[in-house]
Amino acid sequence: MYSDLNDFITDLDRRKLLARIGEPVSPDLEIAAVTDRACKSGGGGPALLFENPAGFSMPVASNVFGSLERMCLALGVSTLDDLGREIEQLMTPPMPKGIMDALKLMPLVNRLSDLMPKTVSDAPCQEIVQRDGTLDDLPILTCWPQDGGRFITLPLVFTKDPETGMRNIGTYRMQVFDGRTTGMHWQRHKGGAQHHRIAERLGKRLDVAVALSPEPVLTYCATAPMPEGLDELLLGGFLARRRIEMVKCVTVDLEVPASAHIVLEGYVEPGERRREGPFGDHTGFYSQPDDYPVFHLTCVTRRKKPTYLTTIVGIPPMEDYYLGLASERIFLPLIRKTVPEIVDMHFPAEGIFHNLVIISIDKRYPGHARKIMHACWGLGQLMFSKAIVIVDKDVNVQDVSEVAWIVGTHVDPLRDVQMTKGPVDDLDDAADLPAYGGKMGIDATRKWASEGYTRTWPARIATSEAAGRKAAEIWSRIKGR
Ligand SMILES: Cc1cc2nc3c(=O)[nH]c(=O)nc-3n(C[C@H](O)[C@H](O)[C@H](O)COP(=O)(O)O)c2cc1C
Ligand SMILES: [Mn+2]
Repeated sequence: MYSDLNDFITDLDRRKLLARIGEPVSPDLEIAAVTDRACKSGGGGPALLFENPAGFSMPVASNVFGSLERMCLALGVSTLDDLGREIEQLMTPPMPKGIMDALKLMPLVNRLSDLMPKTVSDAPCQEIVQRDGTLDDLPILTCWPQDGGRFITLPLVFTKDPETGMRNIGTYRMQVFDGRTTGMHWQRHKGGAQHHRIAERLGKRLDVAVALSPEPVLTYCATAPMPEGLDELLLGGFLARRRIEMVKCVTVDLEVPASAHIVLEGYVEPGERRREGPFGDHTGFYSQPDDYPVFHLTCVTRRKKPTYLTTIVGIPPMEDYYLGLASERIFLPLIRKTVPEIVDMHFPAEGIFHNLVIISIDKRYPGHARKIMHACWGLGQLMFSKAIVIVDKDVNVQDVSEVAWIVGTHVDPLRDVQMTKGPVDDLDDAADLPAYGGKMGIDATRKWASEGYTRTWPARIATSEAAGRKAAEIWSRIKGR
């Protein structure tokens, strides 16, 4: 497991999964345009290392997580489903039947004891301490022509609940206002916003630390939809299979990953807001400008030779699809702890996570599909789901064209569509009001007599087993030619 972003980049290079760009490329639109081409080149394209961002001496890395293969490498697994299975095991350890069985559980127990982060005193991220530091030598991108400015797109934003001291980490973009101030785009439903809400109620300044370019596992963890109050670093320790090393900040009462290349220390004042945006967003459209809290920089700490890790969002597919895919696989076993009838789930790239969620279930009773919809609308960030499609467990939710076929054939729109209303993602521009709008569940399961369907449900077409075997034989010969 890579304990440093540089190790990841070096390994990607060795595996021919990285393109180095030696010529000068401008952080003003050009790096984003090249990154967009990579993301659209099929399978996510290569990771990119811009060695000479025009006007800056710090290299820029982008799209490093932007393929299934690189996402798996970053998390140290050969398939994301392996990770899902490990978590499943962790959640339901088999009862040991004897001493040998119990010994087999030891690796699992060890893995749990390694979850807690540990504090170190000497950290690469503090090789240089700049108490009057600015953002001026960071090659921060302008991503799209109509963006309100330059945005730090892949920051790990650390805060503590002012009352309980519980930590949160989230990835929230930061628009550069000047060398010492940025926007802080934590949306109202997110962990950072909740800490800020409490700080404002207490009339207190909220310390904030922003880690850039940390060990790869942590970049993922900051995007993960961890339940509120659960420390993202526990997930980090689990994924890294070792305790994450943290170091105390210099000017604020927070800790940051020792492995980060750059750390921005600072605070957010109660009551202060400033216009942020527009920004070419995950949706593929520009988000409207809106008022958000302001981050004030107190100190920059960094390595001597940092790499600036960034990403761009825009029309899908983009790098964030693969970060989301990791969450899809990692959180499925956790969701199944509360909703065990869920067999599989998928967030297609075109649905940008929340616009389209496809779930297969082991249907057990009438109305079951609707129960699942409501469970999702009440579960963590799944609450944002705008359209939820529920299918029977024999449908492969990872195959969007199979799902489209099943929806078309299995759904009677008047009977099978469940409309409701609730919180929607802040990025949803279709709703009349910000963050509040409509939701639709589509029950595409086979309908039962107990649900009022008294006709005979048609059987899915498939050939006989014998003819199928014969066809397979002949086909392998035809294909082998
Ligand atoms: C590249 C990228 C950029 C993101 N930008 C934002 C953002 O600006 N604001 C926001 O609230 N969430 C943003 N997110 C989503 C959050 O990181 C995500 O919802 C995360 O789970 C929040 O963590 P939290 O629950 O601890 O707040 C972004 C995600 C990614 C992958
Ligand atoms: Mn959180």
